[in-house]
Amino acid sequence: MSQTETVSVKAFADQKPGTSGLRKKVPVFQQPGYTEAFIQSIFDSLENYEGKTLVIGGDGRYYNREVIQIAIRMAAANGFGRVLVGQGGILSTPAASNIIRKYKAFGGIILSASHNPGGPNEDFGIKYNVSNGGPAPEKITEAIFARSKEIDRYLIADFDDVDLEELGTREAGGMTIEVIDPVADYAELMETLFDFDAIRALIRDGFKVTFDAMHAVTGPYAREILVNRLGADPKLVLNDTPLEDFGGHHPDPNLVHAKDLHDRMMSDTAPDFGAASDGDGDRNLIIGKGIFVTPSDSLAMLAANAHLAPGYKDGIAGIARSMPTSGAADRVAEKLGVEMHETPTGWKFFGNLLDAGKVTICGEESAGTGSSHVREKDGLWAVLLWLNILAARRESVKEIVEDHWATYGRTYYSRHDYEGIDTDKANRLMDELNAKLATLPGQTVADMTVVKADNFTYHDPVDGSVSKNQGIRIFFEGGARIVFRLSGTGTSGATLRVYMEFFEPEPSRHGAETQAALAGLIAAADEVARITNITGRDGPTVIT
Ligand code: G16
Repeated sequence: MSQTETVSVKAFADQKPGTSGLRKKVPVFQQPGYTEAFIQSIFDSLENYEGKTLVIGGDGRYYNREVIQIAIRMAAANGFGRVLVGQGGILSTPAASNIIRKYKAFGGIILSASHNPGGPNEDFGIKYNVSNGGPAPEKITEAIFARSKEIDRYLIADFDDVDLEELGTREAGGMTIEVIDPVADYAELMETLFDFDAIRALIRDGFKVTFDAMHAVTGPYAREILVNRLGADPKLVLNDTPLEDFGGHHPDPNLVHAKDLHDRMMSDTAPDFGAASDGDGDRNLIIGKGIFVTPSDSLAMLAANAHLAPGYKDGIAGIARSMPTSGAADRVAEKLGVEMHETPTGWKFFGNLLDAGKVTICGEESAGTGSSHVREKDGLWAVLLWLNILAARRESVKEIVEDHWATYGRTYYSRHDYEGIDTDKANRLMDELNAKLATLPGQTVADMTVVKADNFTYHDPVDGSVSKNQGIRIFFEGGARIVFRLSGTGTSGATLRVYMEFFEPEPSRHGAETQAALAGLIAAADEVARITNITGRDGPTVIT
């Protein structure tokens, strides 16, 4: 029987979880006691887990393996009965959510900084998920933060590193440690939701699928599902070896960081369908031959066509989207006659709605879509649902998109990010905007009249909790909208996100270039928030 040590530690003041767990630079996590203090703060905020199961896994980024060993030893010392850990320390975020649910675990620790870069001086993250498989709700993340400010010791068992490569069960520190295949359970779940025969037939008939795993966690998942089970050409599954530094790139599936894929999909020799996922496998990018599908549109189109996949053949209960996501999905919900919910940014807010059976499909503008099959967004799930729809309809992505716009109207939408701006300037910009919200209605900004302006507050219809300050919204005559908020996932400086949209019902006006169509709103955003003036920037760093 190994020893359990109680180690004194000083509390760190900066362990406030953001939109999705605690994300910091690796050297911050490497400070003596820093990682341990945060993990102990998680355990100290939970109750009645003695003897129960904890799932541990991560996206394979730099420092993943070290923290997995720490988390295993601390789980033993704190009294968990069993840990399930992905082979090689790997579990995509949706796969971890599935494992928690399938094996009725108490919860899980997921090590990821998602789409942020990895490496010795890049980003790392730790997040706690609860027994429904979803990210801890605010009540728990607030308790973790409160505990982290006063913690003075952590508990750790003293035993050798666990061999993470060898599948199977062993005992250490009075606890059972099971190293599991990270892909098998997830692939099995996907087979229950989608018509693999139909997708196989589509691919056999010459439909070409390319997928960019961005040297991140989805490589092994894509190889098993797309290539081995569905027959996709292995040469078109790109960057499928997970690397600790993602090959030096940002594993962020957007038009900047997945530019090669985008350019290929716009070329004459493009495959029929292109997709990518992020560091931990929960985001998705969908591009048809010659057409990029915005995440907000993708949510609407997946919801409208979900009944074509076996897992959703009886229809969907409802749709939820984060507030900054476009209203495209609302029009689908209206037509289907199902519930529609608008939540703050952060997947954690969908958990209650999914658990209560109020919604089946959820999505965010930040390239996240998912359903009730797990409690995280799920990149490969979105890819497979698209493929299932394409297999059932036997139309191109472009035809499906244009048909959707003709039926529901088109929502022109774009997000402009100003990354790495000075935190003080970002706060000043938001403070100034907040201060003038009450006086904006009736005013004209860049030739458009404001009809309403507020700071979004969410009232959770299931548990009654209230989340304030979730983003500034400015609505204009005719239904156009601009949203301003600061990112909660960055690790240096601040990122201002500006989201713009307007609805165009008339099909003859659906062919415009997005940025040109939004030019008026882009000017209005700069005028009303004084972006150039306050930040000194003359344009965004990322446009999606
Ligand atoms: C996380 C959250 C998402 C959120 C996104 C962007 O995604 O899970 O719900 O939309 O961050 O958040 P922000 O705008 O605050 O940066 P991920 O993929 O980073 O875990």
